Amino acid sequence: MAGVPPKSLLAGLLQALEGPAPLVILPHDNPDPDALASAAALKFLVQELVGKDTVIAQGGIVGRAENRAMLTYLNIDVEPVGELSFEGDVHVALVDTQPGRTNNSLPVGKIPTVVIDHHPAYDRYEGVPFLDLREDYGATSTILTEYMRESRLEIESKIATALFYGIMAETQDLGRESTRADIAAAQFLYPYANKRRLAKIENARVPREYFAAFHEAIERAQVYDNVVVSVLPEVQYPDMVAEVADFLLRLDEVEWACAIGRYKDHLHVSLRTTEREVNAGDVLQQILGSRWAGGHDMIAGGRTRIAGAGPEALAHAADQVRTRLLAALAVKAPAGRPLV
Ligand SMILES: [Mn+2]
Repeated sequence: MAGVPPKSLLAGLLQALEGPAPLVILPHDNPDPDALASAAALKFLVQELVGKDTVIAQGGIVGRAENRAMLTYLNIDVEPVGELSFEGDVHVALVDTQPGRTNNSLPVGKIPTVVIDHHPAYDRYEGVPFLDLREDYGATSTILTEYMRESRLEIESKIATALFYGIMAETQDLGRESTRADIAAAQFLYPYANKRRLAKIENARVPREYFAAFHEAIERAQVYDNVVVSVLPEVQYPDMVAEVADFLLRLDEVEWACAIGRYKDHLHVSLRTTEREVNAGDVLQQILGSRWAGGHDMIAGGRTRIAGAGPEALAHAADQVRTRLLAALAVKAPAGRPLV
């Protein structure tokens, strides 16, 4: 949404959702804390202010331990999107994603009633009754916090905790791509957040397989000039590539970190950078195609289908992504050096 948002955004949102039709809130597939918190907050608002039947649904899986802990400790119910019907009179609200993106499970041809997101607008979305896109915000949770404040509802502790964690996780504790709005939202939420539950989420327990996955990611990581890349032949859940990319970016001699991992018949790719002048989302869109990737200045994610089964198909697809990445970043090093 260009310029200063009008004062009555909340009124516009509620108006779009008037009538008896139930609401399905769809965060992006394999939702992260920002997407889950935004969905939970929107559900709370709609139930309190419109009294409407509302469910949160998702494609993919909630994989990351912190994100699963978030669902458990904050009582966020999420249903598999495959179990819902979008036939007939059903409102859909997309949060932290947009229509036509390959990272959500909005049925083809279904026009959502509401789209709230902080990614760059990928289209004009004429025909969507309520559109709130704020590219200059670090988190969709910040947008939802503003709706919450405007509503003057007493904010439930679990919702405040979810939104606070959503903002912190998305902006790496307000240090990555955060704006004044994100900081103001976090400050507003903090007194209401349940610190015990927050700590349980941030320090979520993980199974042995988690350590094995990191072991493998470190062992397979290769450094090419200022880029570190790790290819994982199999990940247990797609979010794992994002965790690995975040972790590898801590390497002091690189400006870029990329994790590539196979999950079912797709390669999932996460790209991170410490550079502020470039746009990681644009770089990844160059590599994977514009519909298959998205992101912001410093973080991006996407995926590509692996043509064929077996290790050769995987190796070929991963090589292709890595080659394009190194070309896009103008890396000269002909071969990588092992990280460890
Ligand atoms: Mn987000």
